[in-house]
Amino acid sequence: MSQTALPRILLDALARDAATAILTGAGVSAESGIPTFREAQTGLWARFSPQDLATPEAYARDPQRVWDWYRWRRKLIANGGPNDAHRACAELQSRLSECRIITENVDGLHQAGGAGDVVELHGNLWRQRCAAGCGHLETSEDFADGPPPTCPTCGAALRPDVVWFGEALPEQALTAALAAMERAELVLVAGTSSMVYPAAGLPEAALQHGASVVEINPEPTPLSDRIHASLRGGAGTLLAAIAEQAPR
Ligand code: BJW
Repeated sequence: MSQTALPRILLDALARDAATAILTGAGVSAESGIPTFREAQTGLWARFSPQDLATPEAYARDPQRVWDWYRWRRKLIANGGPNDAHRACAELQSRLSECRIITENVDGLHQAGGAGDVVELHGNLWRQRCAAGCGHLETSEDFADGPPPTCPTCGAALRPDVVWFGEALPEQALTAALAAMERAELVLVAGTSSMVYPAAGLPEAALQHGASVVEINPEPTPLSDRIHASLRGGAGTLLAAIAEQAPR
């Protein structure tokens, strides 16, 4: 994409090395072959019920089913790996003096694509923790079939360290995300339907603090009409074009 196709408000912010925050959702991992959640034909929620797989009640009812689903998703993520969108976010982070990456994704692909210091709002599916709350937390790259693992500390079941519907987001991550929104002069919102709260409220906080907010998404979202610019297209191409305009 040529420089002129990017909005002036974005180019100006990059040129002056403005404090930046990037909020990402499932769309940034779509080009890695990882399904999003809410897209009509291809999204996970078109094939699976969130009530059966992404709530604490679902896990209590049928832990095996939930584990099997997360294992299947681990395989998809491991096979897909990071894409141009993840690499572009890492490039922006390396070129700008201040660039915070905040993600709703649980796939760890920003880090795999070279980013450091990623705020994970909904946890990380490569971690598992004690479902009884004894505090045990571990990282695991296991995809092997079998029963849900048990906690080595207290013997209760382990669960994926992700945020399901009705659960609170990790306080530290939410606080860091809000602080980044309040500090940012430029906020890029890439690949999220902006429907799941409280993450969807973060760009609003940035707007209230005077940031320029630019969305990157092939489709309009509830945020589109309230922000400075919406770039319609895939995150890989558009974020790479944006990163190219950042100072070296
Ligand atoms: C591309 C592309 C390409 C395609 N390039 N783009 C206020 C109002 C209404 C409801 C609520 C509210 N506040 C809270 C709620 C309830 C609920 C909620 O928001 N519900 C709404 C859905 C109605 N929120 C919660 O329950 C949250 N908890 C909470 O509020 O707790 C309160 C509490 C406080 C104290 C004590 C106890 C409780 C928790 C939400 C957790 C969400 N969890 C999930 C699963 C995580 C684990 C896992 O992955 O399995 O998080 S659900 C799922 O949605 C996942 C995602 O992170 C999240 C957001 O989805 P995302 O990323 O936006 O994906 P999609 O599919 O929606 O959109 C993809 C976009 O990409 C599309 O726009 C495409 O066009 C685009 N795209 N290809 C760029 N190539």
